[in-house]
Amino acid sequence: MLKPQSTLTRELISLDGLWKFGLVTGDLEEERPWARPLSKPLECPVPASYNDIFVDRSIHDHVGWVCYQRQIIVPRGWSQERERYFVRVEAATHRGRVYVNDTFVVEHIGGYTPFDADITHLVKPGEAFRLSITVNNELTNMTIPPGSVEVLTNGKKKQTYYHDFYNYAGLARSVWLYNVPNKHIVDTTIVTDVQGSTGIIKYTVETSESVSSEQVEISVLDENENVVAEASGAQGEVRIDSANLWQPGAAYLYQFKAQIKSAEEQLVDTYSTATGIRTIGVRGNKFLINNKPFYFTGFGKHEDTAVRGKGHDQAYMVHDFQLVDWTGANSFRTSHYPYAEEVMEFADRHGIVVIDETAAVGLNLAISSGLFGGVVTPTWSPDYCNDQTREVHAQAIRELIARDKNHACVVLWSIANEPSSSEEGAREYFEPLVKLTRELDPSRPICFVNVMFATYDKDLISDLFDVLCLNRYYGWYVNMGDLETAESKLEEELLGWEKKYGKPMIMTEYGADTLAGLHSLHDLPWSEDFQVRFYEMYHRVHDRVESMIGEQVWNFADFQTSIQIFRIDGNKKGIFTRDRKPKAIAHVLRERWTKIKAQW
Ligand code: BDP
Repeated sequence: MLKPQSTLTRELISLDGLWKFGLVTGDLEEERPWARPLSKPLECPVPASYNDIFVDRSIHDHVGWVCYQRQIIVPRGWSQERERYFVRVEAATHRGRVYVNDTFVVEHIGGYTPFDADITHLVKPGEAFRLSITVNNELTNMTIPPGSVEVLTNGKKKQTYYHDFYNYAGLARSVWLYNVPNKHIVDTTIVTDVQGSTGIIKYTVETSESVSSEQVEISVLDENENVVAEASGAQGEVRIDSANLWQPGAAYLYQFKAQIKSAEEQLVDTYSTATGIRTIGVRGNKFLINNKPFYFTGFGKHEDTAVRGKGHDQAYMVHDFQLVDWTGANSFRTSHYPYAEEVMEFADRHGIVVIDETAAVGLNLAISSGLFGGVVTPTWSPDYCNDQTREVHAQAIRELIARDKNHACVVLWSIANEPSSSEEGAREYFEPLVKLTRELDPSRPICFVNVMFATYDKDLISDLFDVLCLNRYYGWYVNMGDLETAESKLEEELLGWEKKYGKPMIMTEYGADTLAGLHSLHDLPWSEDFQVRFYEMYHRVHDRVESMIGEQVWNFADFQTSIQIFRIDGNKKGIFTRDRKPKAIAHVLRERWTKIKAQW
């Protein structure tokens, strides 16, 4: 699952831009929108979620398939004998199908991880073809995140889901056309270690055809492009004397260059992976990066902006990282799904630490029904999260790790957000997923993010994980507005976790909805003043509990949600507004986190 790259042996063409676009209102297999040019199409930008682009409410609320289409010309110079051609879709939320002219090529389920369509046999160099991508946004108990779709009496489909962020859909990330040589590098896996001042890169290079070990050449280049280590063979280890380590706030990246050479020493394929040398570990109640205790500061984020929805946007990406840096933060969580690969690469380059999360959010019927006094349907049951859901969840873990395993910035895998971990059946559901995650990547610690009802005396799965990640809303969803009671409840609970598990703990969510510009002498909820007092209260507690190894506020910015009685144009817990203007709390966090950063 290597991210396509333009190298001496590979060409990469961006297919971003305006695509023809239309809703599929009937049955997809009957309408067959790919089989001809779309009639009276709209034009839709890629990358972007389509929901907020158009003024038509029926597009915004559409549940089902849409079709994107455009003409593509395969470059004249490409060779069908010596190369293979792929279309890479970085995200089709939540299910995508690729068609070349009339022919179906591939389907992928999972809206936040990439997939490739091998189109070599269907196209010709120098000729045009019609590329259609149909995308479906339905969430069911066979998708991650899960949801349910009902057909109303008027025949329209209605989508329900159990997470709050809006179900943006479409081609939210880039689409590419690329080629690779027939004999090519399929994957590389890199794990780093440090011994004294020596950096160690353990690697495996997977090739499409078997090659002799002399034919795989490895070189490692430093940031000045000097070769600092060399090796040969598809598997091995390279050592770098006096290595520059990748550190939070001070990234250093080597280029791990893998090459396949022919028997005549000709270059067949080459691919480079940016590699940060660092170690991660958990010892007692500490989280260690390069053997030094690390305190996470930063954000739970979302990919969310006006008009684009979840569409990846370079300007917002760079600006968001600027704001992360301005607040003195050193980390964020990819709540609640894998983010665009460009974001992970940026974090690698800038030394920002990442908790990398799957899209397993909303595996909790106790929240949606319990919070409102409704009937609590069992979460872990044949009707909701069943064995098949778990298999889809396992696939989401496989795809996340396959995509992100080489990123230095990723220090912790989060396999779910706020599952119903105190409900019977949680352990049976999670045990195999924990085992799978550890098998796929023995080099990183793992966590899940615990919901506020599943306190240490009720939770059934925390012993399976390395780090305790807690989302707590004392002072907001419970003890609303009463920060004094909230403070003692919070401390009592954290000490309870500490006593029971002795593991490192991160507050992965805590926050209060705040309307920018609203002030109150009495620190009333929804005011900027209350948000400041709320966070000050939490920080007093964090500083009193020894096992706390981090705090990530909820949320980086205001974001769009589904329609709810307690949401006014979305979730307002942002430290920044949706258009990235600071609320008063931003300055308070900046002061605290800048001091914490200076101690690293
Ligand atoms: C938590 C969820 C998060 C929500 C937040 C909230 O993990 O996705 O946005 O609550 O309600 O339960 O603000």
